[in-house]
Amino acid sequence: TPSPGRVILLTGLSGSGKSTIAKLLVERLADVDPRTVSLLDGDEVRLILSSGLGFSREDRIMNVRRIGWVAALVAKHGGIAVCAPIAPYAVMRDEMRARAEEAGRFLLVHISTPLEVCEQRDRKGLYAKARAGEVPQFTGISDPYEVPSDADLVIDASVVDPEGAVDRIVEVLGQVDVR
Ligand code: GGZ
Repeated sequence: TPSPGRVILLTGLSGSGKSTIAKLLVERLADVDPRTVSLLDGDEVRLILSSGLGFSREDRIMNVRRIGWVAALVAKHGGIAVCAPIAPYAVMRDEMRARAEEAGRFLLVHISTPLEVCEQRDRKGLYAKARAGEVPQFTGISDPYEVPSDADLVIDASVVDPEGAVDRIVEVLGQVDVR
């Protein structure tokens, strides 16, 4: 019987390191896992699949719902879907988990890099703009991030480098395999 597909959700603040880790994870999995690997990252998703959606609670829920739907489809066909939206609400992560578990296995990874670190790095200048009131509803500043209580793995990317983060995720995936 073919091994079941997987949905891996990396959730965390803007600038927490999700995208960097996700890209590296996709490369690593392509090397160590026979299944196909697909990346559903924020920028690309919001350009095409979720074009037109903003950052209200409703729009974020719809965005993550679409990502979860595609990810579950990938998993249903035996592939691995790596998803890296902020996914700030527990309800949207629960929905993604439920869909994913109908198709395969779900792994929730919280990239827990502290807000102060994300804001200090501010690689896109968005935190400064949010503080200045120029970006409304900015996660962590003027919009909520509900810390997951059900993460399979919590990685602080200000303590663990991207390679180390990928090591830990791959290790846990291996454990999931024999469960
Ligand atoms: C949060 C925002 C916002 C607001 C624009 N709040 O660092 P980035 O730039 O590249 O990642 C952030 C991205 C978040 O989109 P997601 O689809 O991941 O969010 S969610 O899961 O909540 O739907 C950030 C940018 O978009 N961005 N405005 N107000 N992030």
